[in-house]
Amino acid sequence: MTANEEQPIKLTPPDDSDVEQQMRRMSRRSLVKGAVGIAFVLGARHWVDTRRTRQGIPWPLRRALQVNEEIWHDFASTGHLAPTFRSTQITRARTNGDVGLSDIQDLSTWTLKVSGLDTSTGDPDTRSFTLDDIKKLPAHTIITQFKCIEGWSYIMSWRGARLVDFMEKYSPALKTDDSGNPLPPVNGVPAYPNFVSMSTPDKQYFVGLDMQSARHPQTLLCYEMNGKPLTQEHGAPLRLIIPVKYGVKNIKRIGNIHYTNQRPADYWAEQGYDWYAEL
Ligand SMILES: Nc1nc2c(c(=O)[nH]1)N[C@H]1C(S)=C(S)[C@@H](COP(=O)(O)O)O[C@H]1N2
Ligand SMILES: [Mo]
Repeated sequence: MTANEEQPIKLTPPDDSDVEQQMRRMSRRSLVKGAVGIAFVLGARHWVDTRRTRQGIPWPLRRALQVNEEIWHDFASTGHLAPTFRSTQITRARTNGDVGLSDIQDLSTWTLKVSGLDTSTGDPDTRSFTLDDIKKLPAHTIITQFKCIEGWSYIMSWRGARLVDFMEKYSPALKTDDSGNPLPPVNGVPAYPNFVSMSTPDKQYFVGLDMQSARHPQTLLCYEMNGKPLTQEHGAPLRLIIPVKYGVKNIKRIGNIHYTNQRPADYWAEQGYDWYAEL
């Protein structure tokens, strides 16, 4: 064959499997795009409904909506702040729920046990903390509306340490790659496990939290209510205040914290309530 002899242009028609693959890729992409669009159009109010109706729809859309659920929770949990109020707007507190509060706690016996910690620094996986350890972290006061799923609410001032600061100081074990090396932060967010589990000292009450909500700047390990140390019935000596969630997730008297990649059990989710209990 000489140099100026023209090569016949070979037009290979794509075979059926190529076309099919291409179409599958395209429809998958537009489904995901569509789902993202839907997520922003639907308000938080409709979210629970969309989760319920999801069961009856074909798998490709269900998969796309699964992706959508993750995106939605990133947005809902870190993209907005719960409203805050002035001290003149504080209302009378209510008390509700005493599961796990039967034995009176005094500070001489109470400790906070935390497991699933980072051991790469030579620290153990499980450590016990005192209230002083929590109080050494920067303190924040927040006045928010506390909402119970039963329909009532009150506006209250809470003081405590941010859970995200606690995690930054005492790091959870980071997620690892296939060879066991810790994954790097993404957009400044450390590769923490997906969930946090908390329970009372007797483990009778327990909540599961998604990491985005746990890291939310308004999520506090709280030791004061209305300027005074927490009372027994409000969860002394340390409770969770998580204003982006309903009351059920605001566990009183935390005794244990565990970091995990498995979605933890949750007291009220086991009774049929939405696991996320997002406001
Ligand atoms: N340990 C524990 N924490 C709990 C509960 C409970 O029964 N036990 N009930 C939850 C519910 S349903 C609500 S509405 C709030 C009420 O908090 P309060 O009593 O401080 O107002 O606590 C939450 N945290
Ligand atoms: Mo509640």
